[in-house]
Amino acid sequence: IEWEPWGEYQDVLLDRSSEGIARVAIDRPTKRNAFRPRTVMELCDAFTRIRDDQRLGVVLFTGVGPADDGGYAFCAGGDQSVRGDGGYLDEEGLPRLNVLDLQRIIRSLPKVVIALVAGYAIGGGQVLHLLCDLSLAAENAVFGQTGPKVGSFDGGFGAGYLARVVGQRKAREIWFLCRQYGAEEALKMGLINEIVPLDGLEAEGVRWAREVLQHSPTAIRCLKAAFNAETDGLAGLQELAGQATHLFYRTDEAQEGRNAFLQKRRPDFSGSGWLP
Ligand code: 1HA
Repeated sequence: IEWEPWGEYQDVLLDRSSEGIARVAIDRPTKRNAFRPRTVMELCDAFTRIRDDQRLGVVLFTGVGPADDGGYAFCAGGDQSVRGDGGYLDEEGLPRLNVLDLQRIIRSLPKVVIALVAGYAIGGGQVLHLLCDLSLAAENAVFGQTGPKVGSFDGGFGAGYLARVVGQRKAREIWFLCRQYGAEEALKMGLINEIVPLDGLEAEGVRWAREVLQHSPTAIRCLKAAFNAETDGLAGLQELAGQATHLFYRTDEAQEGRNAFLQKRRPDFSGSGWLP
């Protein structure tokens, strides 16, 4: 695959390919790719640009590695060294939990996001991997939560959606005991889709992406919204309904409503029928 660098960031690498695949990588390997507010802002920007490029259908989300000490990480969560008393401090000293914005952007992106996990996916990094639609893990992948150890918790997707994915028992174990789980255990509990040799991780991600890209974009985006609708309450229904509105706008029936308004006449929906 040929990557074209796309965007100038400090903490993030963004590439795209003419095949319809984008690659987003957190680039703080010396911190095990822990995120600070800037990292999250750059990730939000990258995912928003991907959303608006209609040639792109699949995103590979990963972390730069190995670090100089040989360590790999997808993401080790919030950068504890910039954690102030009320959140993670940005460059103006404002306390932020802006990874929650990023979670929602990934969740509602009408494209397929595939996590490629090499090394640690811990804390808020584990939650980010969880929110990806699919997850491929290298043999060295390690998953876990640390919140109760470091004085934090993610009671949103991090707890509730985790329980939907791995079950209530396992989710409570993960959060209450703060253990680390290897790739085999993660596969067994349904946290990941497949284990891949480390040196073949990206190639396998590209293979999965190419398979997705052969299929109907509308079917895929409606399915993603439908899966979200089942778990995300009214926000999930809003997404699914938005897809329906999108499709409805393309019909003669919806366009007659718009045209009649603009032409200051009564709409004529007689061509539509009341189908079974
Ligand atoms: O819970 C939330 C949120 C909840 C609601 C709303 C927003 C939230 C936002 C964030 C979070 C969280 O993410 S809380 C959880 C934060 N993360 C952690 O507690 C994980 C901390 N890191 C570790 O446990 C370990 O580093 C590791 C298991 C990932 C890797 O261990 P390893 O391979 O032994 O490496 P280590 O030597 O520990 O780390 C390498 C370097 O990376 C160290 O820097 P150095 O001492 O060499 O200068 C280490 O400090 C740094 N590093 C690793 N993780 C973090 C980090 N620095 C800052 N923050 C980190 N999270």
